[in-house]
This record gives sequence, structure tokens and C-alpha cells, in this order.
Amino acid sequence: MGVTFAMKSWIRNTARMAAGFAGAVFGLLVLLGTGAALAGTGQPSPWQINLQGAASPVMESIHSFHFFLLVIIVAVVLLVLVLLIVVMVKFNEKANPVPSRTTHNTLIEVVWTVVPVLILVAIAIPSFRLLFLQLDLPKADLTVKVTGHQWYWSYEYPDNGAFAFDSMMVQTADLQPGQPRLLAVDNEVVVPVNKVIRIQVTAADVIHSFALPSFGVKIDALPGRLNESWFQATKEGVYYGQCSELCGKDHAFMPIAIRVVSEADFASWVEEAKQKFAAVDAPAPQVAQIEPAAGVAISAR
Ligand SMILES: [Cu+2]
Repeated sequence: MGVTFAMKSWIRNTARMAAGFAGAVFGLLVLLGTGAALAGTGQPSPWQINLQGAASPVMESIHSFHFFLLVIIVAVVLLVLVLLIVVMVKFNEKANPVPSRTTHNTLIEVVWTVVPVLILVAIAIPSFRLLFLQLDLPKADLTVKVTGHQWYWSYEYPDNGAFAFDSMMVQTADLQPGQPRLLAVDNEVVVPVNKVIRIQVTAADVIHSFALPSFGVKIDALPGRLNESWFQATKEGVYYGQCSELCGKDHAFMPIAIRVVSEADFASWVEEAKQKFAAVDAPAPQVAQIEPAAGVAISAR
């Protein structure tokens, strides 16, 4: 009687534990759903859990691949959970006092080797397809050269008059209404909508990484090396990214802002930019100007 009672409460505890776990999984899925709903496009949003919204074909593929992996992971977790519960309930010392001495089962061993291999192959195929999509560049309509510096980005438009400019973060005190803190910049990159933009990425000093979540772009900026990637923005708007390689003390303060506009707006921006940045052939090095103290003679003058 006492043993039966103890066993029953044990099963009850296990059931309670399983229910708690299932509740947690359900809660997590609800949270993920809410997170997805909260996920902004072009910039992060409060309580966001999922990836940022997609605004390019590559990011759309990343979204589907991410969801595909989530389905596989949930299935694997549930299978392992069920197996654990079966083992705990059926094969505990009280339910099964005389254990079997089985040590091998060829069928099960083949299954638990082959099934994980098949799962990995099923993951590898879309994964490689996605890698090729990201790094095998389609014919580009426009090239933008991106150079990472400590701690800002500079951009060149070789196809549109070869003007170049630096892009600095807007300080919190100078933010205009609607500009996100730590993401807004003084000179945005402007590109036309629905055009294939090739980006050539390098760095002038240390390793940086050019990353723009909504376009599915993340590529290292290495001194002495030219990396390439691409995006095709499908919606007009402003999209923000950040340097994604620890590059020094102001790593967190070198955001990327890309404004996607219509083709006509892009053409007029190019004309404006040619005038505005004409004087900036080679971006001036960002050296602090030290004012000489009053009364100090500077012999070099
Ligand atoms: Cu950096």
C-alpha cells in the first residue's frame, strides 16, 4: 500500500514536471510569436525576440531557413522529452525491479546513427544554398565601396562620379525627431529600390564587420582585403545596422544607415551628393585639432 502510494506520487510528480515543461515550451512559442510580431524592419524594437523583418531576398531566405531549423529543433526536443518520460515511468526501480541485461540492438543502433545523419543532410542542403545566394553575386546595377575606420564608415560611389563621404553617428543630444539613438548617422548611404547593389567592403585600420540585419548582410571588413556581398532592397525606407566586429573603444558607436529611395530620388540625390562631397576626394584623417595654448610659440609656422 505504502509502496503503491509512493509510486503514484512519483508518477504524479513526473506528470507535473512534464506539464510544467510543456507549459514552458508553449509559453516560449507564444513569446516567439509575439517577438516576431514585435520585430521591427530596419531597426530593432522593444521586446523583439525574432530576427528583424526582411527587406531583401537573402533575408527572406534566412527567415525561412531559421523557421525550418526551429521546427527540427522542436521536434528533436519533444522526441527526447517523450523518451525520457517513458524511461522514467516504465523503467524506474519500482516499476521494473528486475532490469533486462540487453546490451545491443542492431536495428536501434543503425536507426540512431542514420537518422541524425539524415537530419544533418537535410539541414546542410538549404544551408549551402543560402551561402551561395549570399556570396555568389548576381549582376550588379550599382557598386558601393565601404571602408571601416576606427570608428566610422566611409562610402564611395565609383559608378556615379566617384564621390566619397564619411558617415558619423549622430550624438544623442543632436538627435532629430524620429532618429533612433546610436543608429542615426549624419550622412546616410542612399540606394535605389529593387536594384542589385554590390558592396565591396574593406577596412583602413583594424577588422570591422559591415552588418545590416534586414538585408541579411554581414561581412568582415579586413585591412588589405576586399570582400564582396550584395543586397536588393525590396521596400523604400531607412535601414540600420552596426559594426559587428569588436574593433576598439567606439565599436558600439559606428552605425550604418541605408536609405532606400525610388530611382528618380536616387538620381537627384546623386547630383546633390556630387556637389556636396566634391571637395572630399580623399576623406581627411580624423585627427583631433589641438589648439595651441595662448602665448605658446609654434616654431614650425
Ligand atoms: Cu568596427
